[in-house]
Amino acid sequence: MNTIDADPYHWPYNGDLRPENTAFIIIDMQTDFCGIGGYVDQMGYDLGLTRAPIKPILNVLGLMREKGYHIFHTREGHRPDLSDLPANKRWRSQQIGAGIGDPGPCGKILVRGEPGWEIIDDLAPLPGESIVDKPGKGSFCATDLELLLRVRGIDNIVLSGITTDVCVHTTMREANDRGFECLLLEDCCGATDPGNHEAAIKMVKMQGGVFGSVSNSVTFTSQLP
Ligand code: C5J
Repeated sequence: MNTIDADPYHWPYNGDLRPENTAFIIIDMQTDFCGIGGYVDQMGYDLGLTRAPIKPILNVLGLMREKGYHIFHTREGHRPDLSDLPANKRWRSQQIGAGIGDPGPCGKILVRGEPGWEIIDDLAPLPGESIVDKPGKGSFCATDLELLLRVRGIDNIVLSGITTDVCVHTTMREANDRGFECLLLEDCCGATDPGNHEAAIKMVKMQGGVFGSVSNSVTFTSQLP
């Protein structure tokens, strides 16, 4: 039995925590979400909030790489011709002055291949790590993530990245509904609003852990087998 101290229950529920059946997913640590001139910056939000998880993620990532756990990275972005960008998503982003697909200081906002869409250098994927490109907020929608996880026999997912209340939460909900056992590392996530971050963490813990359980990078790295 191997578990991590977490709230509201020791994770994973069945004590079966091994490198073979467990993945670390780092969600959307792209310049568009945490870099100067990117999408979040263009919207006027505090980059300090979305950059806060970088160091804790690095600590977890280093250990999980060393121990041979599966590592996944995701990137939110659209095709250069914007054929996979819903009109309402584009319209809403334009209302706040950061139109998806429009040119900005980091290239076209949230468009695949543009500088702003790249994962930040600090957290660059290593060869052999899976990268999942997604057009939406959830990492399972219109991607092959579920297939990649099932083929590898992965049951447990450790979630990190940005933003807590949007792409991380949507992914956690999608994973939970598919039967994956999820752990959210709260200091490895960040939102564009501190209250939303706190609320998103609290939501996970309701109903005995309605979407999984919550821990942090310090506890996790000190207990990971
Ligand atoms: C958002 C994300 N917030 N990665 N995307 O639009 O959470």
